[in-house]
Amino acid sequence: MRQHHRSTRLLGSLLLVAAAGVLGVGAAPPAAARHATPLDRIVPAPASVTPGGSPYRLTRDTHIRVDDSREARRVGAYLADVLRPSTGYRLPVTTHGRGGIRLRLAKGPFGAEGYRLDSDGRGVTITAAAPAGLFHGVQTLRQLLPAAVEKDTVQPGPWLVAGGTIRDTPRYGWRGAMLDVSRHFLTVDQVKRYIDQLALYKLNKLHLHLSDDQGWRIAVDAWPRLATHGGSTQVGGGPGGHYTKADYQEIVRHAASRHLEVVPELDMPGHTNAALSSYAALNCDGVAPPLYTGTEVGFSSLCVNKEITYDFVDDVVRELAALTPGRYLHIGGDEAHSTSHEDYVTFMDRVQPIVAEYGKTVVGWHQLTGATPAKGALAQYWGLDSTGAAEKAQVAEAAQNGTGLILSPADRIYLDMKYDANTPLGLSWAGYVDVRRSYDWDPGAYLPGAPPEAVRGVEAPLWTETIENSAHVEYMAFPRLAGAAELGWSPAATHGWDGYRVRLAAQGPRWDALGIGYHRAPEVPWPAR
Ligand code: TNX
Repeated sequence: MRQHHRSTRLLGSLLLVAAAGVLGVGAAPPAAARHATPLDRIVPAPASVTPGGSPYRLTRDTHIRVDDSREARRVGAYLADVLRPSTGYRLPVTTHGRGGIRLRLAKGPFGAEGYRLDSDGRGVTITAAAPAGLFHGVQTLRQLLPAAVEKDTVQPGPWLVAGGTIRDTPRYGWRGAMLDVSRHFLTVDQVKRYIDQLALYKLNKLHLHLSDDQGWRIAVDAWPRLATHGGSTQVGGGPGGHYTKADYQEIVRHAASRHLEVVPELDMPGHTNAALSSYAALNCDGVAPPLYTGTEVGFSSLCVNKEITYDFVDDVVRELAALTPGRYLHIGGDEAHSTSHEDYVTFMDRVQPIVAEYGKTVVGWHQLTGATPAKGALAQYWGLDSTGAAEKAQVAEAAQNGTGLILSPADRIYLDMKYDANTPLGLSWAGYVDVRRSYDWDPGAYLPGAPPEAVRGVEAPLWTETIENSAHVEYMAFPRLAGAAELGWSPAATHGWDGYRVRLAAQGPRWDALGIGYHRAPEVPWPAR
């Protein structure tokens, strides 16, 4: 460090760094430093922020110094990829020598995903116990740099990072987003683009809704017509599509490179028209229905009393589990209006052990709590504030008995709900969900009677009845996705709309720089363009 400090002083263009180093805490900052983003203007809000000291200025001599491990190098390479196009700097990733930005793996109170970021005139150091923590720290560093850092052409700078320390660990281990690729198919590239956007806000689960009435989207060797026939259309009658196993693995790999785990969902026993249409034998009457391109729900069911149904489930779960390195497999279970309660319970009693047999933990929509959730299963709650007390109590009771909860209340964080009456896309069955409404609730106290420790986190679903491409996805997800991320990451003590709307407003220019066409919600003080 000393060495580094002396040699940078020789470079005229770096006078600011030298001056900042000499001035230290308390002295008036150099003029340009006034433009550094305040250390607490971050979404999701960090657990603790201690501003102070000199800013760091990124220059053409900055190195990204990493520990000599493959994982740390990877995070370093990712950071370099983010910073090089806009700064125009070389930013070599090195394991020794001088480094303005340092990524350090070390023991400490960071947990699996937390980090500390220290910034002063000499550099920025991100310390974490695990690579995911370094990665999340890098997302914080991005937000501390000017929004123009997100552009893909060289920008003028200066590239200042305010001085001080951030200590940060997530409130919840499950911070998810769900993408429905069944109602409208989204390509591998479209899914990867969304993954990159989720990573900006430290989300760590991508739940892929891979099957529904309108489309089966994953290749299964034992039942090839699921994809070739069941995947051949979508809402509105377009060509649909499906992921080959290689496609799916590419998504999983890309997600892993952004420290997200893919949670695949095969929705059963309802929402299965695409499968029923692909194989007549799966139907109780032995007759395959036509493909479906409308948006009704609740009209299809697997045939619970036919043995072939469980051969089918065994095959599809086995093949999907084998492609999925993550712990979880989501079996749906919502809106099974064409399955009797008795059949629903029978079905879940038979299917949950199959998921366990292939090494996965069951996740289901909260209707699963009306059957007997397997030990360790998670239930995803998608009710509303107005959902009846009995239904809420059933979920709360399951939570008291050990079922973990993922909170996705539809009238709060369903990203497919319209913001207001003028929103051109989306649905409104759960009401309009404006930005404040989607942010202003506490997952820890949301479901009456559920023990706070049963809450594993939050997830923002995006159903795609009206969503056809990335522009649509982004308009509905941004800005509400950022609020969901904050509810999942930030301590309850940081929660507050007045502070949030200011931090959120600062994201607008970043989304502009990234080409994300977001909804400029009137309740947020976006900077003029
Ligand atoms: C309800 S939420 C559904 C989906 C629809 C969504 C539209 C849930 C588990 N099921 O089938 O796509 O509403 O908002």
